[in-house]
Amino acid sequence: MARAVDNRKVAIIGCGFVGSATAFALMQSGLFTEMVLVDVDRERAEGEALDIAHGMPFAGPMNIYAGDYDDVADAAIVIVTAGANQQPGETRLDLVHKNVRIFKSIVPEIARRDFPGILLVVSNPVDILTHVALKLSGLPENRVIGSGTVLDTARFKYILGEHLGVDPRNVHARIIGEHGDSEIAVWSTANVSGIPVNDFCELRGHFEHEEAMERIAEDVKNSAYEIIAKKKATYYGIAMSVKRICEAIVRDEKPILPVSNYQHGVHGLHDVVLSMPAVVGKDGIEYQVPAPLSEGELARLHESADALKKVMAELDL
Ligand code: 6V0
Repeated sequence: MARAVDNRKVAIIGCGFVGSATAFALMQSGLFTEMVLVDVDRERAEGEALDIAHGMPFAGPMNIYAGDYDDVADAAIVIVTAGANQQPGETRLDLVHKNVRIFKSIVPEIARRDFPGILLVVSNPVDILTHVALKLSGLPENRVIGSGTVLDTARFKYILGEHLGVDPRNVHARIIGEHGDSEIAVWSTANVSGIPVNDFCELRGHFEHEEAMERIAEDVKNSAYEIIAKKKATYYGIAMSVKRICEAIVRDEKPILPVSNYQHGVHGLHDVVLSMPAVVGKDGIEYQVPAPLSEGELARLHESADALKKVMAELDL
């Protein structure tokens, strides 16, 4: 029989750069009282658990330990960050075969324990691996989520905030589609405090809209490549993004987040997993939001979906 979900428990599978940074962010968040770390390299998981536990006197108590799949079965959220990361020059899609193999060793272990919580995929290529996790787990679609373009959207807001000299939290704009090279910056509805972004640019003395939009969208898309070239991996931004998604679920906050989720017809998208805005709460994906797009954005969204479908079609699941 399925165990009841423990809303104060989280599990992280994969304790490399991303898993450990996520564990560190979650320890400080106060969202959970129990955290299980799982890695094929058990010593790595044990070391991370110990190191993070030593921060507890400055944060708050929680039970953090290295465990195995029996320990994760009743977690409210299982976060999967296991897998190879991009090497300099590699795209996210280059990782697909290595990481699908790893997912075949992880997801069935979770599913066969009648996992009642939310499976949150972070490993790349995140859209493909979320779709793979959905198929391998047999879990309902609302309970299998990818971190998607939550991180890209944060990067977009940060860069726009810097450009405009305004708090990024007042920038309302998002990236949708693939978390990767075909992602789409949604400029048509981007605004700052209700003022269309180009009008706000002019208020701040910027008039070269086309040039600025192209540069900012490219900077967002190339952020990961730049960070990887400089420090081999990206992990703090994604850790904060994962913490935000966990807050939404555990506190049933219902924010609209561009998470990666299975598409059922919004904007004519079918049988593909990619990032589109959705209300996220205790049941995972609660409502897919049909946010308006320009014709050009819609066309690019379909190109992004087609690129992902092509990769999915080549996988042997
Ligand atoms: P890393 O530092 O190499 O860590 C990967 C960890 O996974 C290691 O500790 C491995 O031992 C472990 N691992 C491998 N196989 C298994 C297995 N079968 N079971 C359990 N653990 C296993 O990589 P890093 O942490 O930098 O990246 C992890 C993944 O996150 C990569 O696929 C990245 O591309 C991806 N990222 C995703 C982001 C996003 O926005 N979705 C952002 C950054 C990185």
